[in-house]
Amino acid sequence: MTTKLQEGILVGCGNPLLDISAPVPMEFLQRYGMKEDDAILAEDRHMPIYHELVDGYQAEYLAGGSVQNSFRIAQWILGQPNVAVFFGCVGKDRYADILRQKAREAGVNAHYQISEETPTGTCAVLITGTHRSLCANLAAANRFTIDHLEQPVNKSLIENALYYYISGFFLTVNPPSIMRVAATAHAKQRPFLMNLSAPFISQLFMQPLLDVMPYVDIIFGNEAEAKAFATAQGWAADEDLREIGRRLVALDKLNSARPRIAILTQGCDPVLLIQHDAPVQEFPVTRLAVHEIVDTNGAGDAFVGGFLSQFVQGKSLDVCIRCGNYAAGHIIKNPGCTYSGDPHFV
Ligand code: 26A
Repeated sequence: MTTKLQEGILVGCGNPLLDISAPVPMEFLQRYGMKEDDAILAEDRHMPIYHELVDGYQAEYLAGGSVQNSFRIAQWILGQPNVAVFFGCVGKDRYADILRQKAREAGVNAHYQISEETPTGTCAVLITGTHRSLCANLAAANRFTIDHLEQPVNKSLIENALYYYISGFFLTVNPPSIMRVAATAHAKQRPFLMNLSAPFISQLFMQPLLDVMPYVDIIFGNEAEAKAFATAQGWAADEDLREIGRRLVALDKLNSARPRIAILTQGCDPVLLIQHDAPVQEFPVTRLAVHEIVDTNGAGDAFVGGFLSQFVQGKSLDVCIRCGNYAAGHIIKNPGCTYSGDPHFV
């Protein structure tokens, strides 16, 4: 990278989670009523998963949490620390220490709120071949409060940022904080980016999602998430992904001078870029051989991370999307949302 960026230009909030990841048989998923390639919030019946993974399988501990993953990847590609600032809530424990260290190593400026009495959140990552199923026990991540954003240091970090990114996942935790960041972005006419994150977000958190949508300049999602949004909206069940994208783009928007953009990924099929008043553009994805795939955990987050690394440099959308595809392809060849070596994006 040639030009040095201002520190803290990218700000986001999310759930800092430690991933506990292991390959498991399909029977494991079935026993817990889970589906391949899904992401859910842990209920009481899922709580034994974490111990079972650690005791009975070769579990690996990896830094996770969707927004934090994206920011670690953006930082890896940028190669200049502290461009990205992350807010989220952790406990006072060893897992928090690991997350803090991983964020620092990656160059993410993490400003964690700390819950004294609740442990750091974890996410079970159940790998079945090239699929992954996520079960998040948010724990401390769910204790995030808007006061954290009102701390003078954090408040000025938010005000000074130029780009904002929050996951749909964070709607399960604290919609008022999302609205606060979105309103700041709007007042300063700076881009606010969001992610549909998982089908259950549209199924269970549609109202807060619709409340923030007028502020959203760029919406990311995968095929299953876009379809879940469409179904929850009552759009035709067999609606084509491009049409769903067009309808997402056409939802009400506060700043009509900057029409919304939808970027929809579909695994190894091309990424769709849907813009108001323009033909849908497709960006091919390099198909990896099965033996190259370690796991697909974090692929969507890495896509966003790669995208953001270029977007904050003011690069064109096609460069941003190509870098998203590059980053996703890289992390699929590594465990969880981790990278190895230097980035090679040209
Ligand atoms: C609210 N939920 C369910 C979640 C998550 C989550 N991050 C934030 N909130 N469920 C899974 N993840 C993270 O997604 C990454 C893969 O995309 C996992 O921690 C994993 O690293």
